[in-house]
Parts: sequence; structure tokens; C-alpha cells
Amino acid sequence: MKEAALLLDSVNEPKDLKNLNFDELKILSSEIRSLLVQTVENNGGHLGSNLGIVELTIALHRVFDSPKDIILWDTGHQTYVHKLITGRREEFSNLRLPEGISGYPSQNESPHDWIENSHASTVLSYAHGLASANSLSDNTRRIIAVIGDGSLTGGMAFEGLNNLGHSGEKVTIILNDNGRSYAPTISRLSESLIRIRSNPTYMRRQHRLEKLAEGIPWVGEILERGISATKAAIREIFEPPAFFEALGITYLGPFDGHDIDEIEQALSNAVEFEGPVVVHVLTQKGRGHAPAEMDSIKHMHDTSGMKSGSYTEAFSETLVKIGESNPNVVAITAAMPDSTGLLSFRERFPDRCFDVGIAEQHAVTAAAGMALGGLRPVVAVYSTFLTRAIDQINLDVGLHELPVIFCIDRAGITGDDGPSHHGLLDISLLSKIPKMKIFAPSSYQELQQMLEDSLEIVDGPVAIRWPKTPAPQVEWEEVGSGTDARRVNKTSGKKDVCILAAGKMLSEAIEASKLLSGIGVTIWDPRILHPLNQEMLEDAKQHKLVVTIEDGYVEGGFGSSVLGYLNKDNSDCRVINLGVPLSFHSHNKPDSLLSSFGLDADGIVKTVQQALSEI
Ligand SMILES: Cc1ncc(C[n+]2csc(CCOP(=O)(O)OP(=O)(O)O)c2C)c(N)n1
Repeated sequence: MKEAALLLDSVNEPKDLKNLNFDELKILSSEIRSLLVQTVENNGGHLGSNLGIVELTIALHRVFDSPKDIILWDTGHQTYVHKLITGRREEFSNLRLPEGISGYPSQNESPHDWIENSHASTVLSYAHGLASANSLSDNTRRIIAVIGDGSLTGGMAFEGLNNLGHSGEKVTIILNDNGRSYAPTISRLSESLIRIRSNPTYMRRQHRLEKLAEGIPWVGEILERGISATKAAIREIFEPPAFFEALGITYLGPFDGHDIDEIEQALSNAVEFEGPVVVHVLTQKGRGHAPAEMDSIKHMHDTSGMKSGSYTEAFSETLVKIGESNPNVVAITAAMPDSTGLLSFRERFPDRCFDVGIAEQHAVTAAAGMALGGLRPVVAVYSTFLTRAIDQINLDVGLHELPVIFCIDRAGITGDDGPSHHGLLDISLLSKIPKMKIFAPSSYQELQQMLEDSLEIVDGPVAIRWPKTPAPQVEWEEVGSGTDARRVNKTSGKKDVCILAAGKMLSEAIEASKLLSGIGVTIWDPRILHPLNQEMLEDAKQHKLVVTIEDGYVEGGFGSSVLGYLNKDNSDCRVINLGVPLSFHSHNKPDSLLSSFGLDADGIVKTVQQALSEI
């Protein structure tokens, strides 16, 4: 039987939405929701955020004329609906798959995607820049910036707001308020947004007054232009309008983010104002899909949770253990308590776990303050987000030689989320911070040991970096301690090649050694990537060839420090550094990407055989 045609199939570009009436738009919304659920269930991704923004996206594309008008999406994880409406329906089943479309906006994919983002809180700055360019060139493009209440907690968003208000540039800011980041949004501003949202009297009274006022001819006219004094007076009881208006930004709202008609009217009013306007839209994360509406995080935000046997789990378990024995241990997260593995610690020690919002820079300097106050802060953060706070790590923590422990998850090639989510910079950047110690565990047990040992280090910061992949389980005899490196195998006597394999690369090196028959292979697990371990280096230089391997940028990384040391030492061994080449690498399965860079057992074998044949 032929399947009934979907309304969605008739939408190839935003202008096709304009042919649909509100009843048809309701049907379209539900078709989009089904497709979102089906695709994300297969491919993974951000479900809740996209389910919550269906009507808002449709309304935006009906009122504005994209791509002439510029719609910018903060973070960019909520652009699946935008992709469906802007001509990517056919490719949507390949969302986040190798060779498929990206889970974030992508300039290569569509002229409707103006920026390639995925780190939060940047969009108001882009908007300010684009609006300034408009002003200088008499351009008539309208600039629309969609930002969530979670992303509004980031410092950069406040900087952008402040600057927009000051400059008076014309930007329509849509505050997509669902009360959540990954977890419920942590911010004082958000608390007052919640007061508005959860106050039925306010919402009812506002509605009634609006209806009443619309009936009075001249008031209705003014109201149409969105400058109702009555409305403003009632809103003043609550803080957000006052907050925005003090910055020089007009506040309109709140509006029902699932009522297309209401949003369209609000947007049409908003563009009539001079200067920046915030349109406050209330949405429900996970809307229309029961598991996403009810599940606190897994379905609500994205579909990847903490996996059993992962490095994250080893961290999570051990943090509770060290928290039990040391009451000064505290944990800090920038809005990601769940995926960084802090939930057990927070449950056990609610007063010692701090969620500071999407604010990595603040998290780091707050940790510095806690350490100054005698606490032992553990900052749990993804590698890609940590690099936002390098200045704070360098000066606020490093210069003060404070014993802050950085627990860095998702280091290395992460896979499905693409160029912005790989954690490739941490080794290169952190190794330039004086007194920083960087550990890379090669197993579940190593991570446990390293976290416990880090508490003994009190003369400066420590970083422990690990990947998303499952952690090998090993016997305790195969675990090092302190700042020692660990020699993994006993050599036959022939000293052909010494492989120094950082973190998760160790298992590939062990695999490679089994394939390198007839060649004398020594393997070290460096454990600490910076500063370098002397015993390991002394042993390495006895070999004809030294191969280093790491899952970070090869430039400026662990291997390049080894090379620098051995050069300085005038050793006559040849050194080859294997690592990720310096480039923006698109989304793909981590193993495929790593093997394309020669960072697997086969790649190591080829490198070693080739190099030895040349010596
Ligand atoms: C700098 C930075 N830190 C952390 C993240 C991880 N992250 C992705 S989406 C998100 C929550 C965003 O919340 P909100 O802006 O309210 O959007 P919602 O998903 O609720 O629609 C977080 C913390 C990020 N993308 N960027």
C-alpha cells in the first residue's frame, strides 16, 4: 500500500511553510517530532532540545526570510528542525553518521547555516558583529539570535548582551526558555525566569489585560506595537524585564513557544522596535515524546549517558571514595553534572558539588578561590570545553601554584559531534603551564590510582585526561603509581624500537608489538605526559628508534616534548611522533578517524617497519 504523503515532503525550503495554514502546521509539527525521535533513536543526538523547538523554528522561518535574514542558533545543537525545513530532509536519516550531515550548523551544508558553532554562549557576539556590519553597509538583513536559558548563563552571553544594549544595534534575540541546560539551569536570572513561567496568576492576568486592552482602540494600537505600559508595569514585578531593560534591551514576553500564531505575532512586533529586543519564549524540552518529557537527562537532552566500564565511571566511583576520606574534596561542573560523572558525588555530598552554569572560565577561577580557601577542588569538564578557560588555568590557578585537579573527559578524538568536540588541544596547551602535571590513564584502574595520587600533589595543578571509549580492565600489578612511568614489557635484549604510548593508545601499541615479530620492542606507558619521566627517557634513548603515540595534536604535544628532550640530549636514536594532524576533523567514528591517521596497531606496525628499514 502506498504511504500517505507527508506535509513535510512538501517543504523543501522555508517559503513552502508560508502556504500552510495553522492546522496544517500542527500536523507538520507532529510529523517533524516523529522523524526526530526515529532519527535520534537510530543515530544518537540531541533529542529534547529539538523536540522543544519545533514550533519556534517553524514560526521563525515563516516570519523571517532566511538566508537573507540571518538566523543564528546558540550552541547549534537544536538545529535539526531548521535543517529539515531548509532543504535537508533527504539527508536527515544520515544525521551524525560518517559522510552524513552534521549534528550542528554547517556552512558546507547550507547557506541557511551562517556559523559553525557548538560551544555555547557565542551567538550574541556574532549577532553584534553582523549587526555592526549591517549598520556600516546599509544592509537590510535582519539579525535573529536564538539562545537558550542554559546558554545565557555563559559569561560571553552577558558580554554580548551588555554590548548590544550599549551599541543599540538592531538584533532580535529569542530567549528559548525551557528551564534546563543538560540539567535544570543554574542561574539567578533563570530563577526569576522560572518565577514568571510558573506563576499562573501572572500569566492569566497578563493575558486578560492584553485582551482587555486590545478592545480599547488607541491602547490596542499601542499594544500592537508592543509598548503597553500596563504590561510593562505588571512585568516589572518580576526581574527579567528590569534586567534586560537596564542593559538597554527591550523585553517582550513571555510567549507560549508551542503556539505558532502567538510566536509569529510576537516576532512581527519585535522587529518594529529600534535597537535590540529580547523575545522571551517558553518551551518544553522533550515536548511530545513521553520518555524525553519524563527522563531527566538521557532522553531529555541527548541520548549518550555514562557507560558502564567507562573511564567516566572509574572517575565517578573514585571521586566518591576520595570524598569520603577527605572532607575538603569538592567537585565543580560547568552545567554537565551527569555526563562528567558527578551525579554520585553530588548525591553523597550535595553541599560539596557546585554546578556553576555553562561557565568554564568562572568554574576554573572559582576552583582557584576554593583552593585558596583550603579546599581540594576537582573540576570535571570535557576537554573541548576546558580549552575555553586556558587563561584562567594558566594565571588564576597555575601562577598561584594552586592544587586544583582537572578531570578531563572526552579527550582525544570524540567522534559523532565533529570538529568542535574533539579534545585535541589539551596536551599541547596544558603542557605550557608551569608546574602543571598531566596524567593519561591507560586503564580503569590507572585512572582510579591517578585520582588518588593527585591528592598528594599540593604544589600546583594536576590534569587527568581520558577518552570517551571503554576503559581496559587490568590487574593491579599492571598499574603504576605517583609520577612514575611504567615499562609494560620485558624486552628480549634486542633494542630496536621503544614505543611510548599515551593513555588509550597503549592497547594499540601492545597489539602492534605482537605483530612486529623478530623486532625487539620495548613499550612504556608514560602515565604522566608532562613533565616527562626521566627513567623512561633514559631507557628510550638506548633504542635505535623511539615512536611516541598520542590521541591529541601531534604539534606541541607529548611526543614533541620527547623529541625535544632527546635532541637536546644529543641521543642518536631516531624519533617519530604519531598523533592527530593539525586540522579541523569532521565527525566520524573515533576508530575510523584514528586509523586514518595511523593511530592504531596497523599504523604503528607500518611506521616501525618503514623507519627501521631506513636506519
Ligand atoms: C562552552 C560549552 N560548555 C558546555 C557545552 C555542553 N552543552 C551543550 S548544550 C548544553 C545545554 C544548553 O542549554 P540551553 O542553552 O538552555 O539549550 P537547551 O538544550 O535547553 O535547548 C550544554 C551544557 C557546550 N556546548 N558549550
